[in-house]
Amino acid sequence: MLDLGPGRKSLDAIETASRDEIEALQLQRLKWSLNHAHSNVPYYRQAFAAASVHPDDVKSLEDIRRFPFTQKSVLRDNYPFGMFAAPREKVVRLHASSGTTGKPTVVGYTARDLETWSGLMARSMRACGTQAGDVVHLAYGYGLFTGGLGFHYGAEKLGCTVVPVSGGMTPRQVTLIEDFQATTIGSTPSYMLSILDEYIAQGRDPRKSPLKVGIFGGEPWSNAMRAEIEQAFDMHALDCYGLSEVIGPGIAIECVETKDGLHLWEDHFLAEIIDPETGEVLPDGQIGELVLTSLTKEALPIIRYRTRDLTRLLPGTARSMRRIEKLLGRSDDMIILRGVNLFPSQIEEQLFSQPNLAPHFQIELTQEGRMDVMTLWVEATVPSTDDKRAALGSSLQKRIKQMLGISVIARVGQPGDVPRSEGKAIRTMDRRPKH
Ligand code: DLL
Repeated sequence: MLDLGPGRKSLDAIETASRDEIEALQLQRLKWSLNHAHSNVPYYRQAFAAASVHPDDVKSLEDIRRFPFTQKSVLRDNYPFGMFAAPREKVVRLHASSGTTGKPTVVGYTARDLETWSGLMARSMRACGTQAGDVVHLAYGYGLFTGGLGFHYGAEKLGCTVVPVSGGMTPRQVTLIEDFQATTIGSTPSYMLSILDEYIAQGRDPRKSPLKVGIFGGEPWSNAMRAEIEQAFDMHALDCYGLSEVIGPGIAIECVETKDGLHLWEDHFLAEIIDPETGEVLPDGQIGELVLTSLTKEALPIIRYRTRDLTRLLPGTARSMRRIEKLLGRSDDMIILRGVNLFPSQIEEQLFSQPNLAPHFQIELTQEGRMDVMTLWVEATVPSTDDKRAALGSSLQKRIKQMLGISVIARVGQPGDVPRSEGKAIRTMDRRPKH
């Protein structure tokens, strides 16, 4: 793999600033953000009053703990523009998350917010080793999803040649990567696996592709999947985290020189980790739910937003800003199977230890009598007999029992049997009766 270490780039001064400098900036911005939310969003004014707090009470960063959390339902309840702190005419862009139930969550950006966001995305992509002049192939969905346009503006700001392909039409993705000689690709990690399949289907050697850097996010993925993608394409695969309610992609990113967790852009976001049950703030290093407060956003300031994402805060390394550990998953995605807590990403990791199984999978949960049953739908890498597939299945079952302590049924299909993702993969189908 190409050495894309820090020698290639010059960092923003804040990326190597001292903790004191970062925290002083955070405090100054926190006061502004709380005041901005309080003065312009009736919901925050009422919620702060109900908690008997006022932005003027803030003297230190810890004082954020006195403010109430914001849940996703608040955005739904104030649909579409009730949480905006800027007049609608100043909002130059809207995005929305699809949401599985009811109304979508709408988020807005002023012109300055877009500047901030593209700046953070440019900084993020540079951390991954992408630089001005690179051809950036964007296979994230364009549209209301923040992935496509978020990366697009960042890559342009960095001075790259952007290819805004969006997701889908996978054969064409491969053609364009090759014809335009893309050096960076952005997509969900599961879609990158579909692109890998397509390379093989077309009889092309992915290791000979022009790609050097892949920036993947939008869904959980394991280090085992990273190893698979890096090995298959002879490229660096980096993790990018974000969520629309807080800005979109560009909240935290791995850097190519260390790949040791995701640096949080703390000059724009204040992070806390809480116990999801009690709401108590946990010390750095402990796993819990990530809570984020925006420090600079104009159109949609967001205060103590409960992301539902589980991770922990770690000290800075290649940047002085703290890192979050690669995400375990969302608390909503956690499967409780006969009392054992489990995330799809843990299943994914085990799948990669089986050389004759493809990396695509789905989990089906059913109930037999009073017992929960987990069936894992996977597939063989090459067409195989029933006996061979049954043997592959039992070997995967044994491995999962050994490593995760749970009994599952592994059903191994033929290549192509597991539905492919073009964006965020649907990993779990819960068919258990709802109580
Ligand atoms: O997925 C923003 C994004 C786009 C991030 C492209 C990175 C790349 P939403 O659609 O609002 O926004 O979904 C946000 O996706 O709360 C996490 O549960 C999950 N997620 C996003 N990035 C990661 C990641 C975008 N790197 C939700 N690892 C978040 C694990 C992720 N989960």
